[in-house]
Amino acid sequence: MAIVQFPKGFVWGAATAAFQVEGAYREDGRGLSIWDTFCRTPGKVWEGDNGDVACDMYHRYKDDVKLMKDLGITSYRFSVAWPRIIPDGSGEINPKGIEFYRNLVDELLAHGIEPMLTLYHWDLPQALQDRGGWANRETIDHFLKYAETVFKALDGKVKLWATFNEPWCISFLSNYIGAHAPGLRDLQTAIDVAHNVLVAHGKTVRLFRELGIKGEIGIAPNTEWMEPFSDREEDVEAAWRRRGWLNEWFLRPVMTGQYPEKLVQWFEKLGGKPKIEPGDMELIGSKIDFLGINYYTGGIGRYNPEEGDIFGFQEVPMGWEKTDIGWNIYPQGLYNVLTYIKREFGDIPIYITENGACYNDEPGADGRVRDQRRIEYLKKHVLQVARAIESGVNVKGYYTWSLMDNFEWAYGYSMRFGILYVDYETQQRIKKDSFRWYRKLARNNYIEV
Ligand code: GBH
Repeated sequence: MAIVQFPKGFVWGAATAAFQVEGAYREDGRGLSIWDTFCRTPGKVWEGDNGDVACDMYHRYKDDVKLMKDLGITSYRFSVAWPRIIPDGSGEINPKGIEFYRNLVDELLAHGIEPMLTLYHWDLPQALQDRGGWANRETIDHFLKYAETVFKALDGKVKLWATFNEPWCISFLSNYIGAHAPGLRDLQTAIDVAHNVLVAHGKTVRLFRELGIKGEIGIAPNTEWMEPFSDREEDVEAAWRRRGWLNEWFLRPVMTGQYPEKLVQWFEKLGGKPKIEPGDMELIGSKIDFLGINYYTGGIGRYNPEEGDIFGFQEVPMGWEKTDIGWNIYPQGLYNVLTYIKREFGDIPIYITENGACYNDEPGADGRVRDQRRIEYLKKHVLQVARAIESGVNVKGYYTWSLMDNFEWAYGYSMRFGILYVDYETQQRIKKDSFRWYRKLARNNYIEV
């Protein structure tokens, strides 16, 4: 048996996002978001599931904060629903929406839990999508007004701010692959969305500084780690492009103010090109205080121009274990992502803003949820974080995804990521075995392996 210790003050947290847990979709003046629409579009979401009720956290947040306290986490990552704050995206501010998040934040602080607030976790007001959504540059200004409203409402209470969750999903997954709202399939649209989201990020960081908001601001991109099948140049390049698409297209401009040149050229061959206006790249590269890293999976692949993706990359099934959602389990990929960030971009403080696993274990006859596989997944990934720290990567904290089972986007309620089990009939929360395991980790700040 060995003990792997984490640094003093390391943050152990858990994460959720507004649309996935809140419900109360028409209450207190909330406007509709692109996800409300998407859920009602036949064939888009598993069994037509929607976020109308979700985990009903809008009404149950006080009990849920008690569960967080019991879990022993020192920070909770959540997102604010733009359609609660400005229901049509650009018009009147809704005081009831602000009140909800004030109450939530006060409740967290009263229990000694530091909030980490994400401004945008995918629930764009539908009224803005009707005018082109993120592909329309005007959305940037509307976002800034929304951000300013939230900054001012919670300044001094919230110390950790993230602008965007997973810009790759907002752009490519939603507008090129079409699997997420608004469900479009156009490369140029996706590149425009990516660019406008990045500009909005940069402008929000500037605004944060100008307003003198207390605390730290960053962004939470999703990362994956792709390895080449062989050392052959073409495999190495294909894996780099695929990884570059997921990671570097966002990380490099945010960290250095430049798009990765190799990918710009590749996109041009495919007929896509970012529409960069003067000053954009400087804005995008505005200095941030921390990077949030979401990591779940990765893989191995090779160059195959016929059957590969738009980058000529084709994944090779390596027979690795997968979680119940079908994603490879690749813990060392997290170490690779973290050390790559340090190598390429230097010593920025990092929070793992999401890491977790989908396992659909149900309660046994005794009511207990034995999710040993989730414990193994978490343990393996947390160990890779420890390795990265010992290698000099400045990781400040780790938030597991998710505090509770919730609306898993296109998979609806069919996929469970929580360390709390949610019974969607009764809204009862049941502590899974992983909840108890995570509590011990948060309390000890070390792991026994
Ligand atoms: C996050 O996205 C989201 O931030 C969160 O809201 C969500 O609930 C959570 O993760 C769980 O999904 O099909 O093998 O090629 C995760 C981003 C992008 C990670 C797609 C996995 C596909 C893997 N995901 N990626 S694979």
